[in-house]
Amino acid sequence: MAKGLLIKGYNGFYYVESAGEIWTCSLRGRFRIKNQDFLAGDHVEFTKLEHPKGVIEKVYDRTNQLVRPAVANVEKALVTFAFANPQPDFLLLDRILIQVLFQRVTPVICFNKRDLVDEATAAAVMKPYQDAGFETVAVSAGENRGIETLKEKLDGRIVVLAGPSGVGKSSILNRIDSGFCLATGALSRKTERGRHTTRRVELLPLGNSTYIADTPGFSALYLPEELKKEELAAYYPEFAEAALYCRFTSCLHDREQDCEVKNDVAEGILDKGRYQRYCTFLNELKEREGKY
Ligand SMILES: Nc1nc2c(ncn2[C@@H]2O[C@H](COP(=O)(O)OP(=O)(O)O)[C@@H](O)[C@H]2O)c(=O)[nH]1
Ligand SMILES: [Mg+2]
Ligand SMILES: [Zn+2]
Repeated sequence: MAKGLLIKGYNGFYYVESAGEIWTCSLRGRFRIKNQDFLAGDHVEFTKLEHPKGVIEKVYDRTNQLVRPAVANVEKALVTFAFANPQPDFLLLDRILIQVLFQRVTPVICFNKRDLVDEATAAAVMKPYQDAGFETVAVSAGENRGIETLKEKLDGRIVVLAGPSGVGKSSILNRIDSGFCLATGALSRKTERGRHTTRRVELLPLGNSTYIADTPGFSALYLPEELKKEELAAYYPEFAEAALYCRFTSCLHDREQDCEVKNDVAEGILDKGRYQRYCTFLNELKEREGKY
C-alpha cells in the first residue's frame, strides 16, 4: 500500500500525489456506500493498479478542515495585502487573522507591492504585526523581490491564500512558480466569482512538498460564530504578557480599572491601531451576544 496526498477530486476520480507521481484513484465500494467526503489535502493510503490507476483504501484523521475552500490539513494561511494600491485595510487584515487563528492555522502575513512605498512606510506597516509575533514578509511580485524568503516560510505545508482582490495574490503565485500561468489583473477578477462557484479546489505544488489551494479563503465579513467576547483577547498574542497584570483575571481590556493592556497602549508599548480594532471586534461580539 502506498501513501499519498489528495490533490483534487473531480468527476468521481481522486488525484493522489505520491513520490512525485500523480495517481488517478477511485474509491473502494465501502467508501462510496458511506458517502464519505474526501477533500483536497487528505492524506490517504491507496493500492496501485496499472499505472497511473489506483484505489483509495484509507483516509487519515484530519488536523482541520476548511469549508471555503474545502481543504483538509491546512497548516498555513498566506494572508496577503498590498502596501499601496489598494491601501491596506487593517480592519480586514485583523479580522482575517482572527478567522485564521480560530481554525488553528498559522498565518504568514505578506505585504506586496513593496516597490510602491519607501522603506520607512513599509516598516511602519509591518511593525505592529512583527511586534505581535506574526511571521511577516515584504515582497514585490512586480519586481520579483522577496519571493525566495516567502517560499521558505511556506516550506512543506498545505497553504491557503487569503486577502482582498487586487493585492497581487495571483501575481505572487506566478512568481513562486511560473508554471502556473494564473490570470492576473482586472480581467481575471471579473470572471473569478462565476468560475469559483463551479470549480473544485485544487492544490498546486510549489515544490519542497508545499501545496497551495487555488481558491482563496477566509473572506467572511463576520467573526467566527462560536467566538465569545471573553476569548477575543487570546487572538492578540501581544496582549498576553500585559494581561497577566490586569486587576481582574476576566479583564476584557475595555472599561475595567487597572487594565495593564490599556496602560501599555497609552504608553505606546502596544500598538494603538491594533487595540482600537480589538475594541471594534469586542463591540461586535457584545452586540451579537446581546449584553450591552
Ligand atoms: N506595482 C505593483 N503592482 C503589482 C504588484 N503585484 C501585482 N501588481 C498588480 O496588481 C494588480 C492585481 O494583481 P493580481 O495578481 O491580479 O491580484 P489578485 O486579485 O490579488 O490576484 C495587477 O494589475 C498586477 O499587475 C507589485 O508587486 N507591484
Ligand atoms: Mg487573482
Ligand atoms: Zn485588561
